[in-house]
Amino acid sequence: MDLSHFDKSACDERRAQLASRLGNRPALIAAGAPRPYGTHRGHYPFRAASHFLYLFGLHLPRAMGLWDGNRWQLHLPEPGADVALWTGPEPDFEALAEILGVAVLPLAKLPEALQRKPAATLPAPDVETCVEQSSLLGREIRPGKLPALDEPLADALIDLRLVHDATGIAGLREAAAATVAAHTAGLRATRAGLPESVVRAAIEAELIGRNMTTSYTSIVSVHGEVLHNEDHHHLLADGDLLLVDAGAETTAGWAGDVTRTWPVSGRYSPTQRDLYDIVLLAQAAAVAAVRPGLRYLDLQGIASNAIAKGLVGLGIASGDPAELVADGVVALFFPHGVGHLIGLDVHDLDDLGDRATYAPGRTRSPLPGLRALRLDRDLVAGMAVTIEPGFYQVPALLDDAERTKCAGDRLRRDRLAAFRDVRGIRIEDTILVTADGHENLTAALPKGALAIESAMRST
Ligand SMILES: [Mn+2]
Repeated sequence: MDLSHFDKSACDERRAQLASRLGNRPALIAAGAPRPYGTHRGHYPFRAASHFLYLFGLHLPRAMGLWDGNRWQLHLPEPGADVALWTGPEPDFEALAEILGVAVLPLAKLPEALQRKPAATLPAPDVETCVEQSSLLGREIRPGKLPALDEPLADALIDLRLVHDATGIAGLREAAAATVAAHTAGLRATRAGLPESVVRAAIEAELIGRNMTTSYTSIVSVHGEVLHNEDHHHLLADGDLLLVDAGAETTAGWAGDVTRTWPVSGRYSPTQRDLYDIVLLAQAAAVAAVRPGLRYLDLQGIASNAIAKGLVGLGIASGDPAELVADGVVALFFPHGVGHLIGLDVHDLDDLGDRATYAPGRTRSPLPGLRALRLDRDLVAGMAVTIEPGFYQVPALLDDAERTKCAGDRLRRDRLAAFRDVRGIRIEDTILVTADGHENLTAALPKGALAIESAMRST
C-alpha cells in the first residue's frame, strides 16, 4: 500500500469539520468497488470515490466510512487468505487504525454499528456499491435526485469541498505541474506523419513516470471540432492544428486540466493565427476577471463578448457583438461552458449535479452557450476553476438551417470559408481563486502563439 501521499492531519480535520456539520445524524461514506476490466476476472486499478478520498485519504476498495453520530469508524472487507500471495501484504486492521487514527472494523460488523438508525449516504460511482448501500440502509440508493435524508450530508460535503484546504491546494499544484510537463512532452513529440496516439503516449508517459495517471481520457486530436473526441488514430499533417486537452491525476487523487492547441508544422497559418489570437484574448480576459465575489457565469459573457468582437473584426460575423452573444450566434462557434470546478474530480462535485455547482436559487439558463455551463456560483478564495473558451467549426451546428437561423444575415459564410484550416481551438488553464484575485496554476505552459512556436522550435 502506497502511503506516501497520505495526509493524516488534513483528513482528521476534514472529518472533524464534517462531523460538526452533521451533529448526531449518522452518515455512511462509501469508497466504491473496483470495476471489472473486460470479461475476465481482472479489474481496473482501484480509485476511491472522491467524497471518501477527501475524508479518509486512501484508495481502500469496498471500504465504508461511518459517522455514527458520535465517532468515525471505518469498515473494511476481511482480507482473503491469498491476498498477500497475489497482491502483496497489506497493513492489518490494527495497523490501519494506527495510520488513519480511526477505529477499523470488519465490514460484517457494519449492520450492527448502524443499529438500524436512518443514516444518510451518497450513491457510490459504481452500481455494485449502490446495491450494497441499499441493502445496508434498507432503502434504494441510486444516482439521481437525492432523498431529503441525504441532503444535509450532500450540502455539508459541498460546503467543505468547494473551498480547498492547504493540502488540497498543494495537490492541485502538484497536478498542475505534472500537467504542464505532460503538455510540454506532447509539444515536443508532435511531428507530421505520426498518429495522434504517439503524441498521447508522450503526454501520458510523463504522467506515468511520476506514478500518476490521467484525470480523464486525454483528447489529442486534429479534429478539435469534436468536443469530446476520444479517437487517437488520425495521422498528423502539416497544416493541421492539434488540440490537446489532458490532465494529471496525482496519487492522492487531485486533478489537473489544461488545453492547448498547437500547429503540427510548428507554425500557425495566418488564418489559424487570427482565430487563435481571438480565443486567447477571450481566455485571458476571463482569467483576468477572476476574483472573490465574481459570479462565475459572468465569465461566460466576458469570453463570449471577446469572441464576438473578434469574429466581427475578422468579418466572419457582422452586427453588434453583444447582440451576437445574446442571440446565440457566438454559441454556434463556442457551444460549451467556459469552465468548471476542479478538485479531486476534474469536474469537481459533478456527482451532486447543479446542487453543488449552482448557487442556491440559481438554475441553468436555457440560452445557447449558457445551458452547457457547469458552474454558476460566486467565487470564493480557495475555489479552483478552469477557464476554457474555444472556437470550433462544427458541421452539426453550422450546416443546420434551424440552428443557424438565429444568425439571420449576420453570418458571412464566404468569409468563414477562408478559415477552413481551423476545425477547433480551445485554450484552458486551471485557476485558483485567491484573497486578492487569482493564481494561474498552469501559467508555466506556453500559451501565446509565438511562445508555442518558439517552444516547438527548441525541440
Ligand atoms: Mn476542462
